[in-house]
Amino acid sequence: MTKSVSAQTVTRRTAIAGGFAGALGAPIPFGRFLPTGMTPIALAQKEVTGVLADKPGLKLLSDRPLNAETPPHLLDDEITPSARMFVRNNGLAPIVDEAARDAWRLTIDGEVETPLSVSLEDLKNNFETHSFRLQIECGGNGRRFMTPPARGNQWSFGAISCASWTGVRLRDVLQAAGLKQNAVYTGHEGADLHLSGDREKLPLSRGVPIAKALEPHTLVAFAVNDGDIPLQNGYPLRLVAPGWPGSCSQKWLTRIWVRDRVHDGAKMGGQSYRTPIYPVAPGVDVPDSDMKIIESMPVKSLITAPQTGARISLGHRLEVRGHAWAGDRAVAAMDVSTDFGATWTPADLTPPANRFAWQRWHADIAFDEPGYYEIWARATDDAGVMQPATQPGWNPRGYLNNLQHRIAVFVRT
Ligand SMILES: Nc1nc2c(c(=O)[nH]1)N[C@H]1C(S)=C(S)[C@@H](COP(=O)(O)O)O[C@H]1N2
Ligand SMILES: [Mo]
Repeated sequence: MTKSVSAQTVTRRTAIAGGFAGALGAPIPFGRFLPTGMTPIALAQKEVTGVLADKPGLKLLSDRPLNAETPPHLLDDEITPSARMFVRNNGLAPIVDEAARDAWRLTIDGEVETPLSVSLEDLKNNFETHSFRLQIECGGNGRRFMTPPARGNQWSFGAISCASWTGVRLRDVLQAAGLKQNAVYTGHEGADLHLSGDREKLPLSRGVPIAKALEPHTLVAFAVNDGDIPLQNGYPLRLVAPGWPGSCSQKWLTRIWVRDRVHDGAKMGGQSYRTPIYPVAPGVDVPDSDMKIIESMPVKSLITAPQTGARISLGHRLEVRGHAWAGDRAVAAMDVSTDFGATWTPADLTPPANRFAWQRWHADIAFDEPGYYEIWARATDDAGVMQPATQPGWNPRGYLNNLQHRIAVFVRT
C-alpha cells in the first residue's frame, strides 16, 4: 500500500523547516540537513534575543518557549495595539518569509463532505470578510496569585488582549467543506515546532465543540488592527475563538481537523486546560478522570489607568479606568473601592463594541485625607457572578484566577 503525502503534511513540513529559524530570528541555509531531534546549539544555550524587539514594555516570563505578558497600564487602549498583545507559545514559532506566506495552505478535513485546502488568497476572495474586537485571554492568566503555587508560566494580570481581528468566519469555511452528521469537535494544528525539535510532534493542538466553531465571532483571521498579525501572535493565519482559553485560538494555523469525538491532540487531555468537576482543597491531587475541559473564561477586569503607585494631590479627583470582560457572557456592573473592599461605588460601564469585546469602564474618585490608598476593581457578569477578592477555586494547574485587580495610590497634601 502506498502512503500518499497529503497537502496538509507538505504544508506542515515546509512550515516546520523554518521552525528553528523563527526562534533564532535568522534563516538556516542548510536547515534541511539538520537531523530530526537535534536542536541548534544557539537555542540550546538560550541565546535567543531580539524576538520581542517589536513589543517594547512586555515582561518576559520565559524565553524558550517565548512567553511575555503586558503590564496593565500598557493595556489602556480601547483596542490593544499589535505591539502590546501578549505572547504565549508552547513551542517555537515558525519562520514565515514571503515564500512561506504565499505557499501557506489551510486544510479542512476529517468529518466533512469535501476536504478543502485553501490559500490565504482563497480565504480572502471566496469568503465574506468580517472584523470584530475580540478578547484572547490565556487560561493561566492570574496563575501567579494561586496559593499553593501552580506549575506553569506565572502570569499576573497581563495575558489578555482585545484587538481588532479581521478574517473569515470558521463557520463559513466549515460549511463550504460540508460538515458530516457525526462532526462534534474541531482539532486545530499549527506550524510551530515542538521544543524537543521532533518535527512530527505538535506543541499544542486543541479544539472546540462544533457549536463554538459555528459561532459568528469565531474567526480564521489573516489580519489584526488593519495590519499583518505579528509573527509571535500567529502570522500569517490564526484562529480566534474569543472568550475561551487562548489555547483554543491556534496560531500559524495549517489545519482544521473535524472530529467525530472530543479532539485528543496535544494538551487536550490529562490536566491541561482542565479544572476539577467539584471544588477541591488547595494543593490536593485530582485524578485526570475528575477534570473537565475549560470552556468560557470567567468575569474579570483590569485597572489600566493610572499605573499602580500613582501620586496625586489632595483636592484633586482621580480618573480611574480600565476594561472588563466575561468570556461568553457580558459584564453587567462594575464597582470600585478605596477602602480595601469595605464599601463599593458603581463605575460607569460602556457596552461592548461587539460580542466578545471587552467593555470600558471609568470612575472619578475623590479622597478626603492624605495617605496611602488602594483602588480595587470588581466586575459582575450578567448572570450575577462577581470577581472574588482573593483566588477563586484553587485547581491543580492554576487556571481561571479572576481575582480583583488592585493598584496603589498616594494622596499628598
Ligand atoms: N500554534 C499554536 N497556537 C497557540 C499556542 C501555541 O503554543 N501554538 N498557544 C496558545 C495559547 S496557550 C494562548 S493563551 C494563545 C495566546 O495568543 P497570543 O500569543 O497571540 O497572545 O495562543 C494559543 N495558540
Ligand atoms: Mo494559554
